[in-house]
Amino acid sequence: MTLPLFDDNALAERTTEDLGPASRVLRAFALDKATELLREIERVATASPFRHMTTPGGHTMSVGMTSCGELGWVSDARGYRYARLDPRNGRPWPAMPERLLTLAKNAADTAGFSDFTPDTCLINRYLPGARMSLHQDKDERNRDAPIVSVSLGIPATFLFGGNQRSDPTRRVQLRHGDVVVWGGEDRLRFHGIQPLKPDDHRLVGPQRINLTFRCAG
Ligand code: MD3
Ligand code: FE
Repeated sequence: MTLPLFDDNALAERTTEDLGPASRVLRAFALDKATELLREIERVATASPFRHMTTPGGHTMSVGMTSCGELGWVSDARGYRYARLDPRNGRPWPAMPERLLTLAKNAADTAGFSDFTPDTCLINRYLPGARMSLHQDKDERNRDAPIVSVSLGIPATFLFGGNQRSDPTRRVQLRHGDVVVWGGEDRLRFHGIQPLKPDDHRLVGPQRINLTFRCAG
């Protein structure tokens, strides 16, 4: 019998799993880049800090959010949209770091989507207890392009539904370093994140960071 020599998935295998006809999980795809990604995220969050946005219905989101790239995702009493300026400081969102862009392009290529050039990366921060209820991503103008998501930090249970809110959902664990590419006919499926369980990640601490790269404009 071989005992595990490492206390986490630092040597996790790079496997792929199909979640739907056009959705693929690339396990551990970003694992060896985590440290540099976190450094870039910190720089973005210094210029445009994480904030808890208000939904049009008047609720405060439990997920902290910021963006980088030409556009950033915004929610307030007026609705959901992409904007060129960060409403908190009136300045353009921080540019998309080259390393983040390269990772997203490589992941899209690997999953069979060539020529992916995202113009925004939404950065979600989940502390234990934070969640994202079932929703569709419909604010992007280009829905033919896929969405690439990168998970860092403590694990989360992702819920993957169908094209109707009432469709059954499948649970998928997303762990540190996992990348998922969602495209084609899966692009408008309902999805969400269950409330995060308290946990601590050796590199990221007691939180989960999720990056989603999109073609919004
Ligand atoms: C499936 N974020 O920001 S990423 C979101 O983990 C969002 O923070 C979640 O849902 C998170 O909108 C999930 C995975 C994801 C993103 C977009 C999708 C899955 C998707 C669009 C269509 C289908
Ligand atoms: Fe979403």
